[in-house]
Amino acid sequence: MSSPGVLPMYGRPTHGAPLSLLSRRSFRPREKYLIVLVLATFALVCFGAFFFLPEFRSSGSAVNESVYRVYRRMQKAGPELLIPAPPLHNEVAPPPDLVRHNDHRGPHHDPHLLGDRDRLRAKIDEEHAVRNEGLERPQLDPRRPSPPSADVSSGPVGAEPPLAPPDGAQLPDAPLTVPPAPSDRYPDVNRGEDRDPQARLRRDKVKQMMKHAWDNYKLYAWGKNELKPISKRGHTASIFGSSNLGATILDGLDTLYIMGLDKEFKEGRDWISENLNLDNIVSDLSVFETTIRFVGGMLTCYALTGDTMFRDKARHVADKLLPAFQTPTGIPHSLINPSTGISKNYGWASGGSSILSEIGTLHLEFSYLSDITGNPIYRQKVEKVRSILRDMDKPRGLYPNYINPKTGKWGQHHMSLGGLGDSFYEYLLKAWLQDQSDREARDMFDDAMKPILENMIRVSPSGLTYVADLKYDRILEDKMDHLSCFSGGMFALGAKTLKNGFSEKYMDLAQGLTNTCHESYDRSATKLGPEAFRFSEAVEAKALKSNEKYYILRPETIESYFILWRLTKDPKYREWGWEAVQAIEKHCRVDGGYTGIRNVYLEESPKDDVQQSYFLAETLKYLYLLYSDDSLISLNEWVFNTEAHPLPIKGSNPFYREAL
Ligand code: DMJ
Repeated sequence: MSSPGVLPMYGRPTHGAPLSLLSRRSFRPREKYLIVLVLATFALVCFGAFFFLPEFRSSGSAVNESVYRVYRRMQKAGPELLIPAPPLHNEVAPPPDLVRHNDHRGPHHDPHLLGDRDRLRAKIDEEHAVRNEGLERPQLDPRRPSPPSADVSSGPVGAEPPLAPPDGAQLPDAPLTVPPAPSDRYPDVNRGEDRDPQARLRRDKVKQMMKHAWDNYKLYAWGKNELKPISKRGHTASIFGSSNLGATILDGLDTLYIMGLDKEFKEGRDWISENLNLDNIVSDLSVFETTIRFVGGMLTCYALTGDTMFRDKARHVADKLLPAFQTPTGIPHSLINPSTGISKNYGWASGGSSILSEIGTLHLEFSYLSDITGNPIYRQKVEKVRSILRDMDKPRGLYPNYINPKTGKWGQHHMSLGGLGDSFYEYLLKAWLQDQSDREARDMFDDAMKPILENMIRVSPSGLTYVADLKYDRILEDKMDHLSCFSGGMFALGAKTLKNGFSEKYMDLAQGLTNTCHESYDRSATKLGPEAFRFSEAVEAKALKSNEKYYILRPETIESYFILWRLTKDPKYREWGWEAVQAIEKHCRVDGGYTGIRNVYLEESPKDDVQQSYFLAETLKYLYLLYSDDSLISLNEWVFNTEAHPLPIKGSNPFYREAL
C-alpha cells in the first residue's frame, strides 16, 4: 500500500477514485486548516503589495493618488494591524505627529510599537520629502530681504524633485544654512565710483554700451543664446547646442548687477528662475563653456546677492555635466548631452582626446559649488583631474594640449598659452588665490611656468615680448593668439601675490606681453587687435593670414589692462582701455547691438553679425572696472573665473556664503 505521503489527500478513495470535495457537506479539521492557511497567505500577499509595489506609490494619476492615500493610512496603522496595540489606560493613542515630536511619551506606550511607528513614519516622511518637496530650503539670515523675485521655488527646477546624487554621492543630511554676510547685497555703498571725474565719465560710457548690448538682445533675441545685431535675431554657437538657453542672460547678468542696472538684472534673474532647465536638452553642450559661462555666472550672482535660486540652478546645471567625468580615468569629455548623459570628445582633437584648457578650467567653479552646497562631489571631480595631470610625465616639464581620457596619456605634443592651453594655467594660479590653503595649485603653477619661460617666451627683433606656440615638442611657431593676451594679467597676479624666485620675471613678462598685445591693436587700421599675430623679419605683432585678421569682441587684452591698472596704477592702462572703447564704438557698434569684424586692417571691414555673450560678461565688465574705484570687486576679495565672473576668495570675502 502506498503511504499517504507528505501531501494531504483531499478525498477518501472509493473504488480507487477519490470522493469529490464538493460532494461532501463538511470539511475535516485538517482541510479546514489548509483552506484558512491558503486564504491567509492570499490576504498577506495582497496586503504586502500595498507596502512594496513601487507603482502604488507614484502620484501620476488620480487613481494612483487615492491608492497612495490608502497606502499611507495603512502604513500609519500598519503595526497596529499586525500587532494589536496594548490597551492604554483610558488613553486615546496620540496622533502620530505628536508621538513623533514629543519626547515625553509616558510610561504606558509600548516602546516597540512606538519605535516601529516612528521609524515607519520617519521613512514615509523622508520618501515624501524626497519625492515631492526636495531638500528643505536653506534659511538665510532673517534680516536679509527676500531675493528680487518672490518665489524661487516656482521655477521648473524648484518644482521638481531634487536630482539624484550623482555617482552615489551623498546629499547633505542637514538642511543647508548660510552664514549671514555683513549686508545682503554687494557692494554696500557707492558702487565703486572713482574719484577721478574723467574715469567716472568713461565708466558711464561703458555702462551705456552695456545697456545698448543688453537692450537689443532683449528686443530681438530674448531667451536665445546670442544676438545677431545686424540681422536683429537670435544666434546660437555650437558650444551651446541647438537649444535656447539664454546664454547672454547667464553670462551678462553679473555685469548688470555690478553696473547697478537693477531693472535689467531682475529681468534676467526672473528669466533664469522661470526658464533655465537642462532636463530635456538633447543637443551636445560644451562642458567647459557651460561651466565657465553658466555655472560661473550664476555662482557669482549667488555670491553677490545671496539669492539661493542662483545656487540651486548652478547646481542643477553642474549635475547635468557630471556624467562627462565618467571615463576610465575621470578626465571629462568635452561634450555632454544633458538629457541622456552621453558624453564624447571632439573628433578633431588628437584621436579623441580631451583638451587641456577645458579639463583644467573647471576647478574654481566646482570647488566653490561644493562649498556652497555642502556636497563634496564637485570638488572631488576636479581634484581627480588635477591629480592625474600632476602625476603624469611631462615632456621637458611642459603640459601638452591633449590628453586621452581612456588611457590617461598625452595626445599630440602641442603646447600653448593660447587656445587649447590658456586657462588651465590661469586656473592653477587662481585655485590658489581662491583658497590659499591649496598650496599644491600654486606650486603646480610655478612649476608649469618655468619651462614655458625657458621654451616659449620670445622677444622680437624690435623688442616685443611674446609667447609662441610649441609644436611637436620642439618646433616654435612665432605666433601669438589674442587668447594668449590674458597672460599679462595672469603673470601680474602671480608676481604680486607671492614673493618668490619668479616674481620679478613674472612682472616683466606681464608688462611686456600686455604691451605687445596693445601693439597688435595699435598696428591695425581699426585699432582693434587681430585673432592671432605673428613675428618674423618682415612683420611684428600683425596677422598675416585672412583667418587671423578678425576681431570678435574678445576681452583678453582689456582683461590684462584692468589687472595691470589695479596692480601698478600706471595710467597708460586706462588710456589703452579707452582706445579700445573708442575703436569698438566706431567699428563694432551697430543699431542692433555690437558685432565682430572680419578684418581689423580695413577701415570699413565686413562684419560677422554676432554679439558674443562674453562681450557682456567680460569685455564690458573689465572696461567698467578699469574706470571704477579699486573697492569695487577688490582683487583682495574676488578672483575672476576665466569668463570674468568674480568668485569670492575663501577666508577673506564675507560673501563667500559657504554652507555650514
Ligand atoms: C571666453 O569665453 C573665456 O575667456 C575663455 O577662457 C576663452 N575665450 C573666451 C573669450 O575670448
